Amino acid sequence: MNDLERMKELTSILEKASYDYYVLDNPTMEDYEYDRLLVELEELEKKYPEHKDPNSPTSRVGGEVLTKFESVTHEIPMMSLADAFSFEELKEFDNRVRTVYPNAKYECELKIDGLSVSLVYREGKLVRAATRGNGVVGENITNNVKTIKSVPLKLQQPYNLEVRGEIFMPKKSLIKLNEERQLNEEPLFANCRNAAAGSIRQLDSKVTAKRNLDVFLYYLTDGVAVKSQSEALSRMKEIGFKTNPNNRLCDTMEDVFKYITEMGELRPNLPYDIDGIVLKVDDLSMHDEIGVTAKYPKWAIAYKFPPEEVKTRLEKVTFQVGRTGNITPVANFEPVFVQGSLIARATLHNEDFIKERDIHENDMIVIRKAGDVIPEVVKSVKEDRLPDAKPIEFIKVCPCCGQALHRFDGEADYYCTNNACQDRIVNSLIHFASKPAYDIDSLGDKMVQSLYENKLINSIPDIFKLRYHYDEIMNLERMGKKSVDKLLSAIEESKKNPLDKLIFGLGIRHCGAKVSKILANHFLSMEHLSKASFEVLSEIEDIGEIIAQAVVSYFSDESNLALISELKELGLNMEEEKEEIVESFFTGKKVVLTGTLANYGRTDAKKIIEHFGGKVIDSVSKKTDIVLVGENPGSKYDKAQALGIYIMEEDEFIGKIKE
Ligand code: 3B8
Repeated sequence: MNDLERMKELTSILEKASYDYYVLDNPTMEDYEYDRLLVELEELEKKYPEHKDPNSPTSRVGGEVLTKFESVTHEIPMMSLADAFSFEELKEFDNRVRTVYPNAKYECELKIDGLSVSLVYREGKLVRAATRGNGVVGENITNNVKTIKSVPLKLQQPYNLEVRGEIFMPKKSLIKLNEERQLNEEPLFANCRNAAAGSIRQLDSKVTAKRNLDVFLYYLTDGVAVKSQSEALSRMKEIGFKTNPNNRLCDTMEDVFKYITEMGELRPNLPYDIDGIVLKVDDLSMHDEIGVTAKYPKWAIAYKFPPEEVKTRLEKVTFQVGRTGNITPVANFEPVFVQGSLIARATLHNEDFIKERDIHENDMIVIRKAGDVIPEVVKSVKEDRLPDAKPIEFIKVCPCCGQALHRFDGEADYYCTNNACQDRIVNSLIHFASKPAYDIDSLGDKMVQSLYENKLINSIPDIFKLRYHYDEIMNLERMGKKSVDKLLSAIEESKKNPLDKLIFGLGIRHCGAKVSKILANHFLSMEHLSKASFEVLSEIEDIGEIIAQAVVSYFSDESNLALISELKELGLNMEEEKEEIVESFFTGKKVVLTGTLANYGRTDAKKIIEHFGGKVIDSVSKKTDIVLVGENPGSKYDKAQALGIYIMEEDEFIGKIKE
């Protein structure tokens, strides 16, 4: 046998081994042997690059790095499915079908929670793989799809056909991937679908190759003639495609409901995530008559499962101290897998939440994921309660500093009111540096924790003094010159942040990101905000009395004022960039300031005048339009009088602004 014949032989041996292992789940070759043959093929391909087949098994390890994904137009648009959330809606779907075809049967399939893919084969070779995209135009992901071992690169017969299916990441692979990402301090994937989508959207196919993606095919177009969806599935399987073994042909809706119930029970034990069941009119000749809408085929529907609920044992309740001193009870339970991630903890919110659900020590509790990501405790299972179990007692003192907890009137939370409480300090620093707040790059949770533990930061101003502690930071674990420089320059850079980020970062009670924006926009400077009265604050749209009170109370605390003036001295921006200029009395006018205004600092007054389209200049001349005078004006006042320039006092100024 010559080299070229050997290359062909190796290709077919390796493809058969992949197929047995990944499609049939029936390994017929040792991993070691596979790797050995793959290396042999790689070497021959290096020797004869002109004979290297683009669909060679060696392409499964990835290679080429793209700069972007090319667009591809689907020959037949890839539609999506209409959703149903109840059996009632399925009956309505069935009624619509049966008015046209009283004897319709439904092929029922698991709805895999991944991303749709189209695979095009020409003469039995995979030539193109594409995402659904907007249904008409998708992205060419051929390189990445070739790394999915259950996707055949070559078919046994030279078919010209297109198949479609769902790429997914098995639950176990997601857990492993997230464990790795945790170690590397990379963001975790919330579920299998996001992980699959993120992995397929890698420009470097070597990364995709490591992600252990898999596929189920469910749709066959052209190339092979079939009469029904069930026949399509079995033909696909014969041709070598991986199809889901749990699909079932149902004659009646009774069978359909039985299937759905069965699969709902199977769901937690499946090695991959499903989010529902797809019903398809089996007889393909009926599809044309039933038709499509702009978005969906009318011959299919997706029944969506309610969020998966899982039972587990509550091991203990711990209490966390938040950045405002709020105490949050947390349920710690035996780890369970819920919709794509392993969960061991969920918030119990507050005392009332625990009482309403009557949660006892060691109870069996029901967990589900709210809004896809955040785990929640649904209830406790009373039938499983241990006879001597006691109700969960809420703690009376701070678990960190031991201070007696306080529950404010009308609030659900208990608070630790000790400003020196360590957990409070660390969490408030973590909050300050976090993305939605002051957004200091490279100052993440762990970094804050480590700086705090090493006594390098104890307050927000300390963050901006870190540059005086270069060597000490260098001495921290895992810090080198490069990372210290990066951290310090991120801190310096952040000082220019808009005012609302600082307001949010301070952690004033009830001032979230949105409220902080409103306040920054309204007052334009920290100084102005800090002097705002309850009345002024509560008149602002979207600012209620609770927020107004919280702001007033924050700025009436001397230590907070000291904190802010320290931050100002450290060079943090305390002004809001003016956005649009408002037409007013001041528009186009040159204004000179002199003396001290009672209600506004110089910079605030300047901001306000600029906001209204005026220009603040330094010295009085004939060209000056207005001189704004406060207490103890200087020589500018005299000069203005001498030149007969319009003199405006503070009261009038306020009146004009209000106009
Ligand atoms: C028509 C049929 C979209 C789909 C379909 O496992 C159509 O069939 C579709 F326009 O999106 N996620 C499946 C799955 C998805 C679809 C499908 N069948 N099993 C899935």
